[in-house]
Amino acid sequence: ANLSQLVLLPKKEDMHYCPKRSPLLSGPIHVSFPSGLTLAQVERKNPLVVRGGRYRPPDCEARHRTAVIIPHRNREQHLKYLLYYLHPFLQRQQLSYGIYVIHQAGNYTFNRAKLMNVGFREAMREEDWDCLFFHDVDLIPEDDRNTYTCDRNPKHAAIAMDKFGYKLPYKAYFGGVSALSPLHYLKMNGFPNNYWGWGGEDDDIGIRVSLAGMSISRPSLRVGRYKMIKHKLDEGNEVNPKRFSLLAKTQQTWKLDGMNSVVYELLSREYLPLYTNITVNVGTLD
Ligand code: UDH
Ligand code: NGS
Repeated sequence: ANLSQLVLLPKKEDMHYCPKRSPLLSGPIHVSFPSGLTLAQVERKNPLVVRGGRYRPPDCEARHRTAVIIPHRNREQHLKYLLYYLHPFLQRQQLSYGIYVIHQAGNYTFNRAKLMNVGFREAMREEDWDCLFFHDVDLIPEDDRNTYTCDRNPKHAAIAMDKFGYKLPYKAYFGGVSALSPLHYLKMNGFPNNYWGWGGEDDDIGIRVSLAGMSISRPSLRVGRYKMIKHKLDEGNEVNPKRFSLLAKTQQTWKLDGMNSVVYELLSREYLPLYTNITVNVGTLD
C-alpha cells in the first residue's frame, strides 16, 4: 500500500469538488474580544493553516481561491482578533485561501487604497487567485453565510456594520470590505494611489466601478453583518482635506492613476504562520 492509503488520506484522483454550499456553515457568529488572546493560541486552533496563512480544504477540492488583502499599520491587536475569527470562518466556507497583510512602513501619512494596489500585485504574483477581498483590519464578519467569493460584479460585503445600525450609511458606500475578481480589478484600473489620510478613497473606488461599466453587488442585509473593533482616528491618518476635490476629478483621472501607475518599494515578504506579511514603502505625496 502506498503512503496515502496507509494514513487514510484521499488519493488525488479521488478528490471531488467541495459541495456548492458548504455543510460546515453555522450562520450567525457571536463576536467578542477575549482578553489575553495570543497569536500562538490562534495558530493552535488552526492546525491546517500552513506557512504564509494558506489553507485548502483537506477532503475536497475547493471551488474558489480567495486572497484576503488587509491594509495595515500599528493595529496589531485588531489583526490578532481578525485572524482569530477569519481563519475558522474561511475554513467553514471550504475555500482555498491566503491572507496577506500589507504593512505600510514609516510614519508618513497612511494610504489605504495604494496599499490595496500593492496587495493585488504581490498576491497575484504568487498565485492565480480568482477573488480578492480587500479587508479593513477592524471589521469582524458576524455571519458565515457571507461567502468570501466573487460575484459577476464587484461586491461590497460590509453593508451592515454595527456602527451604522446594521445598514448602509449612504447608498454609494463602498468602504470596509469589498471583493473583486482580477478582471474587475484591472477593468477599473485598480484603486487610486493619491488619497493620503482618512476619507474618500472608498467613494472613489465605488465611482470607478461604475465608470468602468460595472455595478455593485451586495449580500443580503441579514448576512453582510460586521462588528467594528472600536478605535479612534490613528496618528498618521488625519482627515484628508483634498478628498472632495480629488473625488470631483475621478472621471478624468481613473484611467491614468491606479494599477497602471502604482510605484512602491517592496521592503520584505515574510511567510508567517497565520499570514504573509508584505512590508512596503509607498512613498509620500509629490
Ligand atoms: N489602517 C491601519 N493603520 C492606520 C490607519 C488605517 O492599519 O494607522 C487600516 C486598517 O485596516 C483600517 C483601515 O486602514 O481598518 C481603515 O482605516 P480606519 O479604521 O481609520 O477608518 P475607519 O473609517 O475609522 O474605519 C475611522 C475612525 C474615526 C473616523 C472619524 C473621522 N470623521
Ligand atoms: C464618508 C467618507 C468615506 C467614509 C464614510 C464612513 O463621508 O470615506 O464617510 O465614515 N467619504 C468622504 O469623506 C468623502 S465613518 O463613519 O466610517 O468614519 O468611509
